[in-house]
Amino acid sequence: MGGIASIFRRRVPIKVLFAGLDSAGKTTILHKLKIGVEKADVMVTTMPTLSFNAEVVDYKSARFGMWDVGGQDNLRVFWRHHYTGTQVVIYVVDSNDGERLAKSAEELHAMMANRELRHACLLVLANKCDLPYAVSVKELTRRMRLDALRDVDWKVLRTCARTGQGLAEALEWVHSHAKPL
Ligand SMILES: Nc1nc2c(ncn2[C@@H]2O[C@H](COP(=O)(O)OP(=O)(O)O)[C@@H](O)[C@H]2O)c(=O)[nH]1
Ligand SMILES: [Mg+2]
Repeated sequence: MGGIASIFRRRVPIKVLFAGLDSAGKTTILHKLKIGVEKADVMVTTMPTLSFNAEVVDYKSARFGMWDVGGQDNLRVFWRHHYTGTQVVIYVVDSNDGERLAKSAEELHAMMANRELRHACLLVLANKCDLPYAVSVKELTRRMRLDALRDVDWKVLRTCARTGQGLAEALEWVHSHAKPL
């Protein structure tokens, strides 16, 4: 994309919302996207997110405004304050935490049922794929009941935020699927 359209796309950030249970890897992924996916093997340390982090990430001709909101039980009620204007939801799942997949699915479906997110596309990151009990994309798709999201443009990608594996592909997907509101 060139000319005025490209300038406009860069000036108006595409709003991306990170969600998912606590400890899934949201903050680590956001930091790595900010550092740049080509350097994503650097070590990043995080603290549990108590409110939210926000970063501007430039990629190709696009500018993304990325919001990472705390995922702990008592913080999930605040997710809805970030829905307005969200064009892309990146839902991060700890694919190694089989016990909490049902809870993660429940939160995802409750979130995506929200009217304000009806035009948003959804990228589910099966994160922590480096860990021994990480479920496959197929298994995660089934257990997260993603096929029930019929009107949503969704995709699952395997990632390892520690090494940066899968993050370039994730950013490319977000770039090519975010639709102007
Ligand atoms: N092994 C492994 N650990 C990860 C991965 N992604 C994040 N972590 C670790 O999981 C913990 C929680 O990560 P954080 O980004 O704070 O999760 P958040 O609560 O979703 O923001 C941290 O200790 C991270 O280093 C991953 O892909 N593999
Ligand atoms: Mg966090």
